[in-house]
Amino acid sequence: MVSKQDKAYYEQLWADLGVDVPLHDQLIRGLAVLERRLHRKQKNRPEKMDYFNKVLNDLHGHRIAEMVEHKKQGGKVVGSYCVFIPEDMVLAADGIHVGLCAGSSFPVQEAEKVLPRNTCPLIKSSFGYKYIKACPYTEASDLIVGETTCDGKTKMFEILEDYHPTYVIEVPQRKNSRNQDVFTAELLDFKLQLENLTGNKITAENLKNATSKVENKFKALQRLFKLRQADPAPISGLDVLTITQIGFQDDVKRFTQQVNALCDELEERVRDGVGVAPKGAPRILISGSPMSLPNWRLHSMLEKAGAVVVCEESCVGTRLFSYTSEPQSDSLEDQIAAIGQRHMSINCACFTPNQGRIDDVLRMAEEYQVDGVIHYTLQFCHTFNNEGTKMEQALDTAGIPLLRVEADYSDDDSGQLKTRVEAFLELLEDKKTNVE
Ligand code: BJ8
Repeated sequence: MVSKQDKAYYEQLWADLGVDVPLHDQLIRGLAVLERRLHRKQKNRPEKMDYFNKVLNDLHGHRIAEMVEHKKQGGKVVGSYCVFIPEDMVLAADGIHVGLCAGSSFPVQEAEKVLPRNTCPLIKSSFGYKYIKACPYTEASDLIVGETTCDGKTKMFEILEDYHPTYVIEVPQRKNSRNQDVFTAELLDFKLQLENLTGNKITAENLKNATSKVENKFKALQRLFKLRQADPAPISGLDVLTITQIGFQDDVKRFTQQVNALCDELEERVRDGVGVAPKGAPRILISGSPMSLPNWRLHSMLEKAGAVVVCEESCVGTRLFSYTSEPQSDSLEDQIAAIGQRHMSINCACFTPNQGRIDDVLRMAEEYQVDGVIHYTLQFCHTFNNEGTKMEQALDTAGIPLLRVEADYSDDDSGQLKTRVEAFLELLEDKKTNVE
């Protein structure tokens, strides 16, 4: 709970950034209700979740104050919506990188005054937050960096440029050496852009330090996910979503320390056989479009129904942290090329062909001992939706049950979704009973 004094201080900060404070107040009240609904009823949560709960409760407070202080000292804030934007390059230029809000239905209706209604909700939400000036992170960003991953986003960024300083990085759509070079060239341009924005040079040394910080964060998240492979699972999927979400906004070093402290506790839990659901509870892997705060209802439904989500093959999951860069030399160009390679390894549905993502899901289904996979697509996300067909074939061949879900950010279809989720869990139980 934020004190009255802090609230007044934060309101002034938000107003100074240009945030519509009364509108933002409505948003924050909605998020607080959601936080209570999602987390308070969870049982047997790890104690080290305390830090992440506090940050979630104060999501637009303390961290925004840190950003404002950084800006007062002449520093810059760079916002983005995609894991293709290298956080380490921003840090190397002494900037703060922040993953911007894009998961709420709150600004969608307003966004539809400008964007076509038949657009993915993530795109409408991203744009909508800027349009209604309700997100302090967006308003704190000196530059928003977009990417050409899907058509909807690409065209939205052209419109966003009219509202906010925006820079777009081209992401090629085939994984080959020619496109690898194209992406590296894009990152070299991005380096210049960052140097112009911040007035700071990106050198081999400061980039190396920044990469090591960011990749330590990735390694902490890899450690966290590996611990979820245990049965019983030591942490809920909802808590892991909270953690990954905070990782897009929090200070890199502090976040990494907190994730590692949590992992120490989870290691003890695994050793002692302590879980958030009983051993043998249905284990689910969710694969597909990202699930940004507060779009977490699928996890909530599954875990309320007695299942446990043990892995997200998603950009709020494994796609975020699975790759690290290994530059062969200390030259700046080689380091940037290695960062390019790290990002071109991500198996996003924007690539064609994208067999790597299907292979990832098959491998993870085994590693995380999953009983079933949910293929999750945001409405009008054609890349992931189309890829669902090949995923379905591959999982069918491997004998892994799959449920395909397509949803937007509204709660209108929650009843129907809950029925489908429960039927899927029953099917998994029946399958287990028949095998036993
Ligand atoms: S690396 S998944 S964060 S692009 S859901 S806007 S694809 S229509 S979010 Fe993504 Fe980067 Fe890929 Fe990850 Fe378009 Fe689909 Fe919407 Fe999407």
